[in-house]
Amino acid sequence: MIINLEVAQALAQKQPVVALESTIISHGMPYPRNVETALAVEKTVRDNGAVPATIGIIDGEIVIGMKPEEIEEFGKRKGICKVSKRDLPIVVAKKMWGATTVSATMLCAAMAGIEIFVTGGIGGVHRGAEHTFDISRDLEELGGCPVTVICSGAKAILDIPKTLEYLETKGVTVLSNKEKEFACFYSSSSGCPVDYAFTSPEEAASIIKAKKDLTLSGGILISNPVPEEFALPHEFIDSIIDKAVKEAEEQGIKGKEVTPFLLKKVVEYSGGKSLDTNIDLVLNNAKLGAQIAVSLAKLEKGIL
Ligand code: PSU
Ligand code: MN
Repeated sequence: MIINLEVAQALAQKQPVVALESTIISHGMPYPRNVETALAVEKTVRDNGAVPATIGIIDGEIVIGMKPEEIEEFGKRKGICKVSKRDLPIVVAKKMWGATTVSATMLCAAMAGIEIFVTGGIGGVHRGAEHTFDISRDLEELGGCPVTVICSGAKAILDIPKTLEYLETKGVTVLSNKEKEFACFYSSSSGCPVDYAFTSPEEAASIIKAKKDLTLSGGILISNPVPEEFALPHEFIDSIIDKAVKEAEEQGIKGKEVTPFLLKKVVEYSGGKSLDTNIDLVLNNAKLGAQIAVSLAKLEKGIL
């Protein structure tokens, strides 16, 4: 594992660090907006007082804190493996390039000692999971890995009520920023209640610290709804998602190809609107994640 100097120093000095994933770059958005977004997310984290650490695997080496040129390469290069937990040993042993999903990024962040991680939306229980058994590894990792994930809920292509049930089974604390409902990725709330709505980054950090002090295993999920001005109306996006899900079934898209396929189709059918919203929500999450990381670092140092 290679931890870049800035990140290593920040961790040694207990300064706030925010982990970022690379699947969203290689498999979640088209080039060049994927690279522009990844760099803008890093800048937002910095502007809010934390050090960004974009995580990926280069020639079999886990990199914690990629350089801008490396981020560019993750955005451009064809054939980068989408790495969930099960893929990690293969990609490392075979010295491959790997883009880490939420689950693999959580594992790598925990190995490096990073407690806060920002993304767009987690994977979850897929629609029709009662037939396909397609449930993202992300949920298991949230159940077991001590990292807090800040996101805009689970991607809207999923079954949100089932995803929340699964998180409850795994003992994952689900918090929401201000709203009492779980975020719905591209649109305003999902109508599904969360465990608790906090009103400030300090309050969220205090809950993260309490979990740690209680030595409870696993992560915390923080849902941050997309700001109203960027949200897409349910009537608009839901029918597009339904169409994309149907197409995936018809074309026999399975396993780890499902999420990238659906995201791509939704961008296509929404005339790029879903991509704009996806970028806006990630940037909004980066701001909140950095603020929570800053508050947590202060709490740990006893200065808050
Ligand atoms: N958030 C986004 N876009 C993405 C992802 C998250 O805004 O592409 C990625 C994350 O890496 C997440 C993955 O872990 O999608 C889920 O894939 P699956 O459903 O195959 O587990
Ligand atoms: Mn899956």
